[in-house]
Amino acid sequence: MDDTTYKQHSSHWGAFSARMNGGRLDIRPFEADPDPSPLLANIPASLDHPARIRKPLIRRGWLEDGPGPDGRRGSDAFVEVEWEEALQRTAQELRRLGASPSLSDDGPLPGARVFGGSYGWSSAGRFHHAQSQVHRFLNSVFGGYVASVDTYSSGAGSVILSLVLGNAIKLNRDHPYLRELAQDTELLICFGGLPLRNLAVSAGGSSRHLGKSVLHKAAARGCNFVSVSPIADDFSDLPGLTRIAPRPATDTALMLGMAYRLHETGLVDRAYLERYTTGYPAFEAYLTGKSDGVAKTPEWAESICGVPSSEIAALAERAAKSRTLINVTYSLQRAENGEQPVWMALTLACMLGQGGLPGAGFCYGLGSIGNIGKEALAVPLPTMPQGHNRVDDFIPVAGISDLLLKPGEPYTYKGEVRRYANIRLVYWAGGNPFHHHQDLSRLKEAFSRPETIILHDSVFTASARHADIVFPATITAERSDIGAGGNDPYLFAMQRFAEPFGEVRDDYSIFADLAGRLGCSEIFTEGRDTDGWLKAMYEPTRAALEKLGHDAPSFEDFMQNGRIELPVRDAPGTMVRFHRDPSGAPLDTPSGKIELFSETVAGAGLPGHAAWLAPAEWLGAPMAERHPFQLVSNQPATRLHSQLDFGSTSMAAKMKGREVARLNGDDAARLGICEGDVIRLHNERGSVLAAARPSDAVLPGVVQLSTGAWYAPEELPGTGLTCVNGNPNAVTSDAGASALSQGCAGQLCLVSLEKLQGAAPQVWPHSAPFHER
Ligand code: PGD
Repeated sequence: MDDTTYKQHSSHWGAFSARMNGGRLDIRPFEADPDPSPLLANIPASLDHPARIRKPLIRRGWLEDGPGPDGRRGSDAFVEVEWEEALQRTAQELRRLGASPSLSDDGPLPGARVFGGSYGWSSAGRFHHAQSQVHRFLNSVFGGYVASVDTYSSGAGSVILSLVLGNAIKLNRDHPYLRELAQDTELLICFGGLPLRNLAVSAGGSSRHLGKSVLHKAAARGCNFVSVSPIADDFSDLPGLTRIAPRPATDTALMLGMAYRLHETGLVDRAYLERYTTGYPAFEAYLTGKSDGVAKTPEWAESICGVPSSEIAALAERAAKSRTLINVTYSLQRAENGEQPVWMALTLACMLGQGGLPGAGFCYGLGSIGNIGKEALAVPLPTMPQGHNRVDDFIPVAGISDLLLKPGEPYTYKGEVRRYANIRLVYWAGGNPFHHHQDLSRLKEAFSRPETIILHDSVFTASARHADIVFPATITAERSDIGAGGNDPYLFAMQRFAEPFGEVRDDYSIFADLAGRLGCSEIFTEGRDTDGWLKAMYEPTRAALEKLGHDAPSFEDFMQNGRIELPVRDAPGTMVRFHRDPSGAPLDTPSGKIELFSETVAGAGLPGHAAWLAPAEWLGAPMAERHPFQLVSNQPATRLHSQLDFGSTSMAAKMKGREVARLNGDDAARLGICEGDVIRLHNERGSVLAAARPSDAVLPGVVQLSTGAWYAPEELPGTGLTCVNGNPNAVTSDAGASALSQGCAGQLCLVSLEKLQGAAPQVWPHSAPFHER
C-alpha cells in the first residue's frame, strides 16, 4: 500500500500518523504531543519482521496424536496449514469440548473447563481489543469461561485498596493529580520514584505525554521532590530533588520510621484521623510497640532499610511542614507482601492529614502508567460488549500455573477459600504469558497439562511456541479501529496504513468464522461486520458529545478526519467529595471511611493494619546468604513489555542482541565483571543470561534486568534451564504476593550472579518457523 498521505493512528505509547512511502514506513508523532515516546521507532519493524506468522500453524504432536496433555509443547515442530484446515480442525475440537449454540444452565457449562482469562495488553484499538474478542467468543460458544481478575500490574495494591479505600483505578481516574502537582504540591515523595519511561505508556493510548512538563512546571514553582528507590534513574534530574535509596522491599519499614517520628513529635493530625479514617488506634499500638513490643522508631527502620535514621526523621518532619503528596508506584506492590507499602503510604498520608488539600495526600500509581492523574472525561469511550459470562469462576490473574497444575485444590483470595477448576482448553489472544508470568520453568510444566491450547498472535512468541494451534493475527497497521485511553482527552480514528502480511486475519474475523462453524454466528456477530461494530460503538460517544453541546461528527466524518478532542469533566471526583462531606459522600469501604484497620484483611491471616512483614526474598533474609543479589525486574524503557522486542529502539539497547543487566560498579569490580561480559543470574528456579553493565545508578547488592526479552530456554551444561536472551522471569517466583491478594510478586527476587565462564551461547533470534513476504 503506497500512499503519500499520512494516516492517523494510535498505539499504547502514543498517537502518530504514518504513510507507506516507496516500501518504507514514515512515522510522525502526534503534533500536539510535547514528549513523544521513542517506542514509536519500534513500529516499522512490525510490518514484515521474520517474527511475523503468515499462515495458521498446528503443532505436529497435536496434529498427529490429537488433543491431550503433552510435554512436547515448547519443543515440538509446527506445521503450516491452510486456513480451511485450521478452522475446520479448531471448530471440531471446540465442538468436542462442548461448544454449542444451545447451552442450558441446568447442567455444568462446558466453559467451566475453559480458561479464557487470556491476560495481556494486546494492542490499542477499542474494537480489535483481543481480550474483548476472545471473551465475547467464549461467552458465545461455551456459555462463558474461567476468567481472571486483577492485573499483573497491580494485583496486591488494587486488592488492598479496594478493601480500605475503594476502587483505586476509578479513584485515580477521578482526580486531576497532574494539574495539582503542577500548581499546588510543595513536596512530592515518590516511593518507587517516578520513572518517565513508564509514563510513555498507557493502556489504549496517550495523546500528549505530560509527565515531563508537569514535573518541570512543579520544579520551576519551587516544588521539592524525594525519590525513594534503589535505582537512581527512577526519577529525572530536577532541581529540588533528594534521592533516598533503601534496600529493595523495605519501603514499609522506612515509612513506619517516618510515622513514628510524626507520632513522637506530635505531628500526627488527629482531627483528620478522627473524621476520615477508622482503625488508627490499632495501628498506633503497633507503631509504638504496645502490641508487639517493638517501637518502629527511625533507628529500627534504619536497621532494615539501610537509610540513616536522621534522614528518615528529617523527611517525616519535612512532610508535615509542607503541602505533601505521597505517591507509591505499582512496582512496590509487585512483590511478596506487596499490599503493605501501599497501605502504609496511605496510612502515612492520613497521619499527615492533608487529604482534602489540592496537590496533597495519597496517590497510587503516578509514574506507573501514563494517563494517571489526567482530568476525567465527560463522555463515555466506545466499548466492545463482551457478552455475558455464565460461568461464575475465576482465578487471581497470576495464579495461572497453579490453576493448571493443581486442579481441584483450594486457595485463598480476599479472605475466601476457593478451588481451582479442572481446565481442558486454554484459549489465549492478545497476551504473552511466557513473557509476563513468573517462574517460567513451572509455567512450561503447567502448559503441558491442558488437552488443547489455542493462541492468536501476529508474531511467534514463546507463548505461541507452547500452543497447539496458532492463528496469525493482523497488527493494528493492517486494520481500522478507534483508539482511546481512559482519561486521555482524544479519540483517534486508527486508519489502516499497511497491507496485511501473508495470509493474516483480524481476531474478529477468525472468531466470526469459528462461531459460524459452531452455529453461533448471530450470537457472536449480531449480524455486524467490522464497520458495523465500529459505528455502533462510536454512537454512544457521539450522542454524549451532542448532548453536552460539543461538536459531534458522524462516524464517517470522524473516521475520515482522524480525531476528536473530548471534553473533560468539571465536577469534583470521589475523594474531593468525600473530604468535603465524609458522611454524605462516603467511600466504597465497609465503614465508608479510609480503613487503617480492616477486619477482612485481619480475617485473611495478615495483620489488620499496615505492617512490616519481612519477605522470604530480600537482602536481610536467610536466603540472601545463598543468593546475595536482589534482582529488580522492572518495566523496560525501550518497548512495551515484550511487544516489538525486535524493533529498533529495543534492539539498540541490547548488547549483541542480549538484554542488559545493570549492577553496581563496586560489585562488578569485586566479581571481575566488565561492561559487556555475559553474566548468569540464577537460583533454584532457573537461570538467565544477560550482558553486564556496571552502573552507579544501582545500589550495591542489587541487579536490575528489565522484562521483555523473548524467553529462549536452553539446557546448558552446569547451569540447568537457562534463558539465553535475558528474560528475568526465568528466575522470579510465581508465589502470590500474599494469601489475601495472590497478586503478581514478580518484581523482586534473590539471585546469585557471576560472570559466565567459556563461550556464551548465541541469543535466539525473533523468528517464526515459516516466514515469507
Ligand atoms: P505484552 O508483551 O504486552 O505482555 O504482559 P503482557 O502479556 O500484556 O503481550 C501482548 C501480546 O499481545 C504480544 O505478544 C503481542 O504481539 C500480542 N498482540 C498485540 N496486539 C494483538 C492483537 O491485536 N491480536 C492478538 N491476537 N495479539 C496481539 C505484561 C505484564 O507483564 C504486565 S502488564 C506487568 S505490569 C507485569 N510486570 C512484570 C514485572 O514488573 N516484572 C516481572 N518479572 N514480570 C512482569 N510481568 C508482567
